[in-house]
Amino acid sequence: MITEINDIFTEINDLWMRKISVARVFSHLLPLTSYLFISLLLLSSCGLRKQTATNDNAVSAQPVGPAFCADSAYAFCEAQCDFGPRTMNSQAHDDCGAWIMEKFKSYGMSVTPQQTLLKGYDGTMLRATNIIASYRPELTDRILICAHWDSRPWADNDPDEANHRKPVLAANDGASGVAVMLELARLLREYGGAGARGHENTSAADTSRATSASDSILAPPHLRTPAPPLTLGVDFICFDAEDWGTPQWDDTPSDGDTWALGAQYWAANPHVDGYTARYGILLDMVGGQGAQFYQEQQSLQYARSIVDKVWRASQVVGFGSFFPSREGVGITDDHLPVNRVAKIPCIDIIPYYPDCPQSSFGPTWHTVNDDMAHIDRNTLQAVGQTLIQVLWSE
Ligand code: 1BN
Ligand code: ZN
Repeated sequence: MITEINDIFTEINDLWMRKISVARVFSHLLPLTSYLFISLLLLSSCGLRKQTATNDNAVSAQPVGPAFCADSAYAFCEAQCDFGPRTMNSQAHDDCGAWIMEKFKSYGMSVTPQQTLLKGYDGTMLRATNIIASYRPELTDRILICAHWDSRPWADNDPDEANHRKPVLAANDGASGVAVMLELARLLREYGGAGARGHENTSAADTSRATSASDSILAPPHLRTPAPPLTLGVDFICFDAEDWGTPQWDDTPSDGDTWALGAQYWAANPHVDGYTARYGILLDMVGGQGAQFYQEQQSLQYARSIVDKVWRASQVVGFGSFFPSREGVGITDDHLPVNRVAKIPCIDIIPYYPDCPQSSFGPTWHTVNDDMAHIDRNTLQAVGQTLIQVLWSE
């Protein structure tokens, strides 16, 4: 091939030297340009294929994508809490579910409520709704982000026994994960690159319940690199009935199966036949003060490469201190049925407080103090910006 190129160049040179017409020179150039064009095509497709083959853990080494707005996520968290505890079969639960669906719709997501009746550990029939909000549902290449949206009906880990049968407001253990997902949905709508915005309201400030920074908020300078449009779809799943697990004060013998009822149902009955995703990321208690997200054991067992990808992303965006590269404990959570039944590798971003005497999930876990006063915007920011980095690196 190289000899051929040399020959062509020699011939062109020859033509020039012999002062042959420009038209003839171009007619001789044609084989060269065709050759270079085809070579470039081959090279670039090989390059792309190579990138895909080794892309499993690839996270851009530079911050990419829009700035995650923690004020907006905080407002989404507060808006859910304003309904009161979203315990199963309650009016607050139903009203908040309707609000969550409307918010996702306002960001252009295609929303599917998956309603079913589930049996609680005590035989109570629970009217459950998994809420699935899809960004670009037409794409087959997808990422799943999930969190539970129900509140625990019993503050059975409260230091005061008098509170053990009171409901948990669940600012952190419920609302925080949904809040981060709503803010991601808002940013996908705005910066995902799937076309122009419609006329819907897209700021979090469009309801009386939630206020947020305006849509015109600018990314900090280090995040202003224009990002290429996303080429994958994203599904946000708000799982219901996660927190109806057997309370500590009940004598009923129990295994882990009384938790994560909505996720168990969805994994066995996905909203789309044969649904799959590249991987999943579960957000559980992602807004607590002093939170650190150790690497949860089941996540390492089922999806180590995704753990590596997410923890690396946290370092790139400057929030590595929230994500120690250390192993935590193993948790019975919504990601287990996603891994075991739906067979989608799924990690759990969940805090671990090794030195907290009240609970290794932090001092407010399953207490009446799980309220907005204990939500920290910095934690929401660390998790949200890390997820932006992951999504915009794909
Ligand atoms: C997480 C938040 N979980 C409940 N609320 C899952 C869990 C289940 C944690 C059993 C500990 C024990
Ligand atoms: Zn809980």
